[in-house]
Amino acid sequence: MTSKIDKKPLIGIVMGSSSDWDVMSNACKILEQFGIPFEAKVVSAHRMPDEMFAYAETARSRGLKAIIAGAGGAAHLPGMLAAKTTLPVLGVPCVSKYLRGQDSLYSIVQMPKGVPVATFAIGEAGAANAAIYAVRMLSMTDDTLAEKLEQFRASQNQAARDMVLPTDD
Ligand code: RP5
Repeated sequence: MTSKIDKKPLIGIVMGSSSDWDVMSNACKILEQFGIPFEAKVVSAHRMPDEMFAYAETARSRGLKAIIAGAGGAAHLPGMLAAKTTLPVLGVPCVSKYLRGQDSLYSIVQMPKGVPVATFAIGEAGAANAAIYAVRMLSMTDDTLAEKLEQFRASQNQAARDMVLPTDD
């Protein structure tokens, strides 16, 4: 999948399986909202190791600025990508069948010194926040994006102020 924007992708979103899509689609939605060109695909560390290495090795020369990688269970994808590229890798622990993503979180966050993966929360919030974080990185050199982030912050503030509890009349 590529974004609807007709430009070279700046962010790569990869996941270990199509079963991660429910979580990782939340990252795609954020990038679409901010108008960031991206690509999204399945690149499995365990089932497609050669393709995973090729993805990491060519990512920078293809123009990507960061990779958002989501995986569940023995979630080696973000760490192995980080081992094979110098781009920032943002890791998203996907919800797993038996341990509800705690295994994914531990697999992604406990990287050895020298090979960083920025690790986000388990599930939907983690995927969305990884994408917002990627937008923040891109905004360092893009004032229009910085302004969009201010508007996003303001709209969240307003939404929280407008929250109504069932007991409010
Ligand atoms: C991981 O194994 C994937 O990231 C996924 O979260 C998990 C299960 O994959 P499936 O068996 O559902 O394809 O590699």
